[in-house]
Parts: sequence; C-alpha cells; structure tokens
Amino acid sequence: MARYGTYSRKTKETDIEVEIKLDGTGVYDGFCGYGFFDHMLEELAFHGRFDIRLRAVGDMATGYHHLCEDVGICLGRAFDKAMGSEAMGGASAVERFGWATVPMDGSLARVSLDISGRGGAYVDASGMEEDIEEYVKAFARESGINLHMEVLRRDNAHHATEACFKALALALRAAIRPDPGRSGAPSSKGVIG
Ligand SMILES: [Mn+2]
Repeated sequence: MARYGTYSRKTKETDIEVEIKLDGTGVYDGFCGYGFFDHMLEELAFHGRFDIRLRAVGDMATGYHHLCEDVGICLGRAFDKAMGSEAMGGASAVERFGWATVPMDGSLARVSLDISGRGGAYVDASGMEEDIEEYVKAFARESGINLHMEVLRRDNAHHATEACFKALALALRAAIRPDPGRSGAPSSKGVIG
C-alpha cells in the first residue's frame, strides 16, 4: 500500500496545502514564494526520494517566519499521516532510527533522528537562517520525530543549510525503511510514543 499523506491548513497568516508520497521518485512540485526554501524542499524530496506537492501562500510582509513554520506544521502532519499507525505498531514496522553525515563542498552536516512519537528538534546549525530553523522545529514536532541536526563545519550559509537538508533526507529515508524482520512496534515498550 502506498504511503501517502496530505494536509491543508488555512490561518490569517498562511494558506497551505501539502501532499507527500514516501515511496516516490524524488519530485518536488512546489512553490512557496521563498526561493531558497523551495530549493531546500527540493533537496529534501530528491534525496529522500519523496514526492512532495506544496501550494503555499503566506504573509510575507513580516518576512518568511510564518511561511516556514506553517509549511513545517503541514508537512510534519502529512508525514505523520503517511507513516500511519500500521508502520509504528502494526504488521509492517519500520527501521525507526536514521542518521546521515553529508558534506557539501566545505560544509559538513549531521542529522540523527528517531521516529519516536515524541517530536522535537535540537538544532545547532551555524549559518542556518532562523526562519528555516523554524521549519525544521515545526516539522519535527508535528511529525513526532526526535531530530538532532548539527553543522559540523561551514564554509558558507548556503552550503551548510543545504548539507543539513540532504542529511535530513537521507536520515528520513533510512528511518522509514520497512523492517520485514520485525512484527509489531519497533520499541521494547511495545508501542511508539
Ligand atoms: Mn544550492
């Protein structure tokens, strides 16, 4: 069964519609009006091999903060829906943990994550814009993923941030991989969360 999730949310600040297919081909079909953020989401889709469709209109007069945070909320909830309860406790468990260290020229980033049901981001990413960091935090919180993201070395902000998103993509892809050797929740407690 295809792992697919969708979420839409409209507030006085943003109007967002997102779809994610976890076992896709890596296509980002999106436009949010903040070019660098679109570039990062494209990296996330491509290297995670997710198909992501995003339509986002936001209040830009105040900067990109509302847009980035709200895209994170929506994508996080869509991701959680795509995983479904089956993956976290049913017959088709997933690996649950994922990690990746990814270079981009003179920058090096590391992401370690646990789809634990207790979402939260611990970000130590020198060079990452605050608005983009808000996206990471909202995505982690709403998807129920415990996410550690670090920039280990930085040559410039663009490379450092891009390395973070590539590392996030690879770590997610590893963590959501089905684990056919396990039945039931991938937790010694017997449940995730
Ligand atoms: Mn780039």
